[in-house]
Amino acid sequence: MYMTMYVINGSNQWLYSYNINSGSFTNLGLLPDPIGGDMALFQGNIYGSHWDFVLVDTDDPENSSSIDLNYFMSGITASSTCNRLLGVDAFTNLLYAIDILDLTVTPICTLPEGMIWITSMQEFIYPDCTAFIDLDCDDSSGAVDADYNSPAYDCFSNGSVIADEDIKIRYDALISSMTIQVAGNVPDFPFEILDMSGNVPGINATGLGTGMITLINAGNATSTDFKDALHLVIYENYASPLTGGPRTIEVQFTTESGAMSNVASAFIQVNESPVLNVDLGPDQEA
Ligand SMILES: [Ca+2]
Ligand SMILES: [Ca+2]
Repeated sequence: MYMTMYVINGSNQWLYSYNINSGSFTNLGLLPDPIGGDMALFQGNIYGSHWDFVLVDTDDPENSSSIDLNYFMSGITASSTCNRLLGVDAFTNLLYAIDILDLTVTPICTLPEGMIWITSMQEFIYPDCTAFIDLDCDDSSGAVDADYNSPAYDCFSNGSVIADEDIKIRYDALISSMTIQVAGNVPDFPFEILDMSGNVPGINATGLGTGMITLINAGNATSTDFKDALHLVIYENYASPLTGGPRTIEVQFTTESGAMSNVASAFIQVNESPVLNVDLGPDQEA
């Protein structure tokens, strides 16, 4: 058996390799931040935790990247979700999701008192990193899979949103761009348009007021930023009268690795005339 282990000594900051055959240690170098919490394998890399979160470069420890978490993660392990580790904060007993691309830490649940370390067989499994978007994760709108049933549109509408609160995005790398377009049957062209009710820092939007908006990553916008931007996109129709019938809005994104996501669709029912409940008052007897 030949095996090399990586070991961190009591100072928490010197990385060694240990050859189990010869019993010899080799000092590989100093890490940029201490690892006094835990180490975990994830997506073929070694991660370490402390107050900071370290992606360990075993070839050049000083070159390891370090992220300030502001939590003391006493234990970390892999999850089945791409780019997402799990961490336990010994001081709060909370289990967290640590998104290593978005650099966000999200509480999941409270663990019983005194749970400090954590591991799972998931550390040996590469998670599914296929680019994917679902406009309504729990299908609460009634649309299945990646799609969403938008609120119906009529002449009194201020625009129909094209995604539910619970957008789900899976990505192998940062999102570089996202397109949202009115697809298929567009009987009121060019009066059927997409617009945004605000903007998100770090994301440039082109095509506002047309049938296709492109959201472009202007820097280090995260998937959370893209979700925020998608929540601001609305469908509007300025035709008079409106042509009733179903409409489809398609959403797709590309990541910095060149991967393209699935196409998710928002379905909007356009109503020619608004559905009115008119109260004409009680019947009058002549
Ligand atoms: Ca869904
Ligand atoms: Ca939902």
